[in-house]
Amino acid sequence: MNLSENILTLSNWINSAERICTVCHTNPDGDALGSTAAMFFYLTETLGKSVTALLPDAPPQSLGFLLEGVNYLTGGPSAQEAISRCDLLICLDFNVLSRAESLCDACTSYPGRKVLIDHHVGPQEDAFGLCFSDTGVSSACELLYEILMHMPGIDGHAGRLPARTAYALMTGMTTDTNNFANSVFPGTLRMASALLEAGVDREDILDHLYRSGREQRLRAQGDILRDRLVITPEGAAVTVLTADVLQSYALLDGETEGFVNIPLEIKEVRLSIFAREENGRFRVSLRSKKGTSARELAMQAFHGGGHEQAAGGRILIPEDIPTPEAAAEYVTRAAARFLQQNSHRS
Ligand SMILES: [Mn+2]
Repeated sequence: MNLSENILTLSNWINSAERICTVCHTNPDGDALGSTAAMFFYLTETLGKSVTALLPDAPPQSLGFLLEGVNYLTGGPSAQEAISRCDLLICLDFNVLSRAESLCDACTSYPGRKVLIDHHVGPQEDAFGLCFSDTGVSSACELLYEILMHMPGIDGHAGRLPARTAYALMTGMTTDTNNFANSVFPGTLRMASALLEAGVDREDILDHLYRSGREQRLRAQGDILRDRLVITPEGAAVTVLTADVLQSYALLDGETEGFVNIPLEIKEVRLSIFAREENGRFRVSLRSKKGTSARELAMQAFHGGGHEQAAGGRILIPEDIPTPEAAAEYVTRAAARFLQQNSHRS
């Protein structure tokens, strides 16, 4: 199946659907929420559809601006019920249904039409009736932009996208590229250019994303870099925060977002790992420079996956480590071993 055939099918499915639900991944980031909002406003404003956006869990407060005006539900029985009552389910920014965590079972057992729009490696193709999957784009927002440009009512004119769709697409692409620092493709810049031309207020997006932090967040970042960052001789930068250490910095949900990128500023660092204890386990973020695969280590040591240079996973207690205090050593050892093997290979 080629792209235009797929788009025609999607368009037909949307046309014949009364109630549409979208679902994104757990711990939603800017791309998950951006693609959610962009799809919501296209379906409701351009096509007049009835849409419920579903989030497996609560969005970070810092990204709440993306959901203004979106009819959404967060996890729980009402979201599961919305899935069972809808006649089209559109999954955004994740490759396997398990990434919908609290909504995974409802999505899996949903018997109706399921669509995937995603940019991660290894999509669970057999779970979807229609699969848009492209790893050669910056973000789900970029892929969604490509799709929407071919959809009825838009027909190749970015200026015909609802203003809030254009804004949300630009926002999701901006967060997934870390403001044009990684995963930038020629198409990414073409999209950015078209959206700017269409009137998207990028200054406003940057204000929301990068200039709205609390003083406490910046000071905590400094303290964490000074007190908690460990650099191994192999070139791994490791930051592990147990729940009580995390609490001592008085950070809010989502405020450690982006911390994992900072150690890559150091020349010798090839890999940065940031792990924080949350709900009885550790959430792990990994970033690497070209030539080192964050994704491979995420799969090997952290039950995770993702992109080559940006991946995620978790550390389970007691399956992986007996107590939270053992996490730092576990991560450091896994990273050191991984980098040693890698350098032997090359
Ligand atoms: Mn994404």
